[in-house]
Amino acid sequence: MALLEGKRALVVGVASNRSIAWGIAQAMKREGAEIALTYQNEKLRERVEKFAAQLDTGITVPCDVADDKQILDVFEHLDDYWDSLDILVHSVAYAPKEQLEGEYLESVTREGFLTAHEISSYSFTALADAARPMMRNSKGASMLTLSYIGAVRAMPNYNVMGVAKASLEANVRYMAASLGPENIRVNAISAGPIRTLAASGIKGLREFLNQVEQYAPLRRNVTIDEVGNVGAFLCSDYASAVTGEITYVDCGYNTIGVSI
Ligand code: NAD
Ligand code: IMJ
Repeated sequence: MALLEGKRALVVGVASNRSIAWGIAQAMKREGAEIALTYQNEKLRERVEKFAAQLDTGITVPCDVADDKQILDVFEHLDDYWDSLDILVHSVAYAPKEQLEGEYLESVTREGFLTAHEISSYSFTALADAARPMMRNSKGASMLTLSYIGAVRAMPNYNVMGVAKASLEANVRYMAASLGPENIRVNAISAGPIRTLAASGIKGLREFLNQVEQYAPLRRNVTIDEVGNVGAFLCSDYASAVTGEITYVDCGYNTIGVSI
């Protein structure tokens, strides 16, 4: 039997065919899940509708995670189609661009810090809280978010996003503690660098990708399909005793000390 037969998944964060969320949505669909997608704004609506059609779903809902009303409306809308929700995927991050270059203390501002934390960490909490009532009707529900190694190591240019990812990872543990008694699991994948929209235009991205290729145990970079497969597993009943975890999908890069 497919991994996610009979499960219903809401995927937040598809913006292009390179999005990690797109890799996850495709893997989940392949494993038998029904999928609903959100789009951040009108500019992305048509594109996301096309992706939804490829997944044989007509359920697309607007959701700018900066807006509490839009977050609540997502589940009002979903409620019209589904009587329960099994999977929530959060694949969203944002900090103002100027925060992501130069030395950390020189570039970080109060406003940049707050925005990075609001969009990249708090939004997972807010979505989870709004999803909770529909997830109570599930037999085995789970939530998944995306992190990066910059949460636990200081990396050039990642700056305040690293601090926000550290918050997101702590959020995973606190949310897992909150939701565990309702049999809702919460996990994160810490993915290796991938050339997506969120990574394009980032100074030094090429060097990050080269480093992984040179030093990671598997000597290559990770793909969105590989992240998708682990996402499908973590949200499946095969992972029914896994919660509060950060799982690295990075070709082993985080495990090495020195590579020669
Ligand atoms: P992406 O640009 O395809 O996805 C980012 C998504 O965030 C987009 O769909 C965008 O619409 C959404 N978003 C931003 N602000 C939003 C808002 N206010 N409301 C709703 N949606 C909003 O890039 P991606 O690399 O697939 O990023 C997805 C996640 O993966 C992010 O959390 C990112 O930090 C994480 N990640 C990326 C990499 C990488 O190298 N690409 C590595 C590890 C983790
Ligand atoms: C982002 C910044 C600096 C270095 C980076 C990245 N490296 C990688 C990323 C090495 C892999 C991508 N990443 C892991 C992210 O989480 C990206 C988040 C992000 C990207 C942008 C670009 C456009 C913008 N704001 C952003 N906010 C968050 O205006």
